[in-house]
Amino acid sequence: MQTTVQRASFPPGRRVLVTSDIHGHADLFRRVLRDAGFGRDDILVIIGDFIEKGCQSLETVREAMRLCAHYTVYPLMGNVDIFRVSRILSDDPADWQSYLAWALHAEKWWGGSMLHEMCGELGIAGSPEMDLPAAIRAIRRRYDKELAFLNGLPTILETEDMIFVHGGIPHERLDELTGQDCYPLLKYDDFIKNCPAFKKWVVVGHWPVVLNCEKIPCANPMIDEKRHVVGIDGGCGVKENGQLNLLILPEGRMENATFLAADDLPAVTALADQQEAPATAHIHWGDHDVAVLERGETMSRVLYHDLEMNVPTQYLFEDHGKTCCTDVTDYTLPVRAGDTLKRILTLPEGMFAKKDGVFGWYRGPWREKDK
Ligand SMILES: [Mn+2]
Repeated sequence: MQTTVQRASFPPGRRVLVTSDIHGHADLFRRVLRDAGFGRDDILVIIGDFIEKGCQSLETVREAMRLCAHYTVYPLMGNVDIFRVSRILSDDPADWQSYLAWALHAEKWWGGSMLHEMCGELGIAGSPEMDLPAAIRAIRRRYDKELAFLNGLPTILETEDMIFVHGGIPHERLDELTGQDCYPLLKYDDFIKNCPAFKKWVVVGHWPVVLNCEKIPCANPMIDEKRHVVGIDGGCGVKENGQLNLLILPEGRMENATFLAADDLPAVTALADQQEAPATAHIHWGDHDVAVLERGETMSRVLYHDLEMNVPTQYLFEDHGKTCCTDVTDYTLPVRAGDTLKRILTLPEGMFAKKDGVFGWYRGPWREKDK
């Protein structure tokens, strides 16, 4: 598919909201918009990856289509969106088969896929033995609007002073990018780490910002003032403890930018103060090989590169004969009694938690927050 650039003028003074990587989490999408008080005076930009890795792909797409019909919304393409839709719209049965194979894998990881949701609504059981050609024919008929919506999304949105794109852009001469294959711009892995400085503000999703955090993991939008780059992917659906971020530009400009976030973690109230203590490391996806020095029942001592640290034993797993650890840090959060924490894991040694988007440990007393 070719790169397309949509150009828009954002009237000065209007609030602009930006989200990305909803990944089939319609409830979080609605919640974060409700928390922001989203309304007709606002402009909403959705930087792609509407579907998969959550169990509400269809609902997310329909919610986005509904918002587009009634509000000022600029939806953009994500790599997962086009990857799945192109499989369904392909005439090559091998493409259908590859989507089904992925969907069966996704069912184990995320409890479903858009293919499962579509088959479910059509009364077709999604299984390896299913009549795939018949299912694809039925899906194309029934979901022509949803598929057309996803398939027709532009790659880039450009305004007076901003550029929005799912993955990233190598430079801001957008005319040179127009017409070229859009996939490298959608699946531009690790863009923020490697990108140049831009004149306009470039806002991207796709790559969970937490992967760029060296010692203290934080899922909140990452704003680089020097290079004019903003990453807003909170890892919703992709990271176990991820969140859906909504960047808020009160006057439509990056000055005074704020954000809101939504996740599914239970909230608790801390009942004691806790002193912050530094982190040894942030073990994250892509660089998560460890050597176990001492395996404990709940916590284990591991060697990560040349650093020794403690990690939850249940976060250790084997992959291709190597011992790995899922996303974790040994950072001790600064906490004041009364603070709200999001509870991720509770062990005798303490609670692995998220405070205002930052991950770390809290070892004091707490109670469940009243709903
Ligand atoms: Mn993506």
